Amino acid sequence: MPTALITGITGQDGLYLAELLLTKGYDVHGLIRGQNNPKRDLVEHLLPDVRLHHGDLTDMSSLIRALRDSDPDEVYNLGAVSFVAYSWENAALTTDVTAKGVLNMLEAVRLHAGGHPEDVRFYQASSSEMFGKVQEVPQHERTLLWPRSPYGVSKVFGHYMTINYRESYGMHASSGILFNHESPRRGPEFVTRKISEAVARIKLGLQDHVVLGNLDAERDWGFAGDYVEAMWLMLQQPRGDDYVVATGETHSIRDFLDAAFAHVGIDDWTPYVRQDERFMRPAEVDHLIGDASKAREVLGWKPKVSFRELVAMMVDADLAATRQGW
Ligand code: NAP
Ligand code: G4F
Repeated sequence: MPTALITGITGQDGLYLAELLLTKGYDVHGLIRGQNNPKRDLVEHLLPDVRLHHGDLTDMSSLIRALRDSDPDEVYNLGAVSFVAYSWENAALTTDVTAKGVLNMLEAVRLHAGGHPEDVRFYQASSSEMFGKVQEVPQHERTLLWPRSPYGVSKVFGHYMTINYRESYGMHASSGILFNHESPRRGPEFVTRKISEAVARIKLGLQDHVVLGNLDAERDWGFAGDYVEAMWLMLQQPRGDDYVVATGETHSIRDFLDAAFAHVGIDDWTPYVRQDERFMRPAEVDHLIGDASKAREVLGWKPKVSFRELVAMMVDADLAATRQGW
């Protein structure tokens, strides 16, 4: 039975990845931080077979302990301060966790594996946010990186550090450059979930409008459940490498609003949406669209859920959850 250790197991991707690995027969371990993490109950409820280890990406000794106690064949480093807007407010914390945390994890894996660093396969959650002010359309593995936020800069550090450990120590280290992926488990601070929750509440008469920022930004949005399969596929290859994971389609926030409101029978959303400066960013990433040809050709990966199916899935889940809360 292969063993995996996941950092960020309480997050959207951590939950889907843990479910996927359990269905594949893995012994799954997760890193959980804090003395009384409120998401612990959720993980234990959804994934009773997962073993949790206390640790924090900023504390290398805790990572070494978690590796010693789980002794994994595969490490998926998903933990991060992941909300781009928050990264301007807490640039130093973002750097400690999202940048230096990757180095801590790589170094802990190298020390744990002794003379055989290639024995522990490593996945780093890199991001399309690294492309920032895009220098090429669509973006692929060799597109010049031009990050636009402390989060993006931190992800660039983690990305190159992963490549460096692969090249310096022969580690089986892969970096998945994942474009935005969403689901009913997406945090409510991200725009898609903010919209799906608001649409459900507006439809049910519990809210009369939603306040957003820039509606013109474009993202390549896929379904998180599809994207964790790509993570796993990367670690099944003979060598570590970098892969873009994306749908190859881009949509603006307006398109998301169109689809979400239309799904509940509202054709004109303008009376329900307001804009406010406080949700605008100091530097925006305007246009993301990924070229996932390499993932398709080498990993045999392609997305299964379309943009419209994703929007419908998220709105339906929020309608059901809101009704249950009545
Ligand atoms: P998420 O839902 O925000 O989850 C982030 C996870 O990181 C949570 O489990 C969080 O734990 C953990 N974490 C935060 N600070 C930590 C620390 N100091 N030590 C250990 N763990 C810590 O993010 P996600 O959407 O699942 O994304 C997973 C990863 O992929 C992240 O690295 C993200 O940056 C990256 N990524 C995401 C996307 C996307 O569209 N979703 C695209 C590209 C890359 P708590 O629950 O305790 O806060
Ligand atoms: O949903 P977002 O906050 O996601 P963003 O910034 O693209 O980051 C997500 O995807 C990255 C991959 O490219 C990940 F690495 C990262 O961890 C995270 O998962 O914002 C999407 C767009 C932005 O252009 C933002 O300005 O939506 C725009 N937006 C407009 N109004 C808003 C809002 N974003 C949020 N969060 N809230 C708003 O009210």
